[in-house]
Amino acid sequence: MRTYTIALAGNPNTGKSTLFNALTGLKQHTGNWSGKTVSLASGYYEYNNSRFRFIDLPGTYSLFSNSADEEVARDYIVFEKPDVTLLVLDSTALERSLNLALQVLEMTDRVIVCLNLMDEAKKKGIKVDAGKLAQRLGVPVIPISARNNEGLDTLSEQLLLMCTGSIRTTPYRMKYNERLEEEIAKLETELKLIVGDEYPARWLAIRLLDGDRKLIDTLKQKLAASDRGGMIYGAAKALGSSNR
Ligand SMILES: Nc1nc2c(ncn2[C@@H]2O[C@H](COP(=O)(O)OP(=O)(O)OP(=O)(O)O)[C@@H](O)[C@H]2O)c(=O)[nH]1
Ligand SMILES: [Mg+2]
Repeated sequence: MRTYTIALAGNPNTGKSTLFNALTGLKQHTGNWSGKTVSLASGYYEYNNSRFRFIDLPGTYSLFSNSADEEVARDYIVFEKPDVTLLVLDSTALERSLNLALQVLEMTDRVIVCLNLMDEAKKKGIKVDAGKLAQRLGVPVIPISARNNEGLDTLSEQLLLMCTGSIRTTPYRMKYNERLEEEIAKLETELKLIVGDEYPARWLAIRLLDGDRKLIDTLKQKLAASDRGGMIYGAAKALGSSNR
């Protein structure tokens, strides 16, 4: 049976663990991730002759290098490349959740959004147009209520369709000002020569321009095995981004 990896990402308290438990039942186990103190629960769920391995990432408000939680969540999405990153948003506080959503959409095009706590939203008279949101974000958007097991069938179906390559997404990508876009394009071209399609070159370019040393170090480690480690510093330096 084929096993697909699904990473659960989202702000704190949006119901990731509730969804994780609803889908995996008691088959979960917790372990430390790459020597860091942040522990990641993983658990399995079978659906339609396929197996999903769910990873419950730490809840964060952004995915930069601000904390061990953010680094772990970000490195997992970019370097472990799960088959789908399942973004769990709080339907009652969408404006807060969408910031993280835009960051994830810059990192990967294998994203499904679920609008959790729909029961709570309904109670509060909040209406969310999932179809419109899906159109604007360019990825599937599924309303659910993890605590009440609502919407989980549709969610599983969409997960499997994305895992098997039947869903094409067109993730919304932030546009920066003209000067920045020029720099991003230059660096992205350089990075493509080094990482090819292995890692998201545009996202890496943006992070390098932001002077994210920790990310540069992580990337260097990842590429060291294939003798490409030194090239990242070369690329960053050539474009004047390493001295910030
Ligand atoms: N009403 C309602 N409450 C929910 C739903 N899903 C989760 N909750 C509640 O929301 C709270 C937070 O849920 P968690 O699953 O712990 O959230 P989390 O995203 O794992 O939080 P962190 O691990 O801190 O990032 C809990 O009290 C849940 O019972 C839902 O669909 N409806
Ligand atoms: Mg949790």
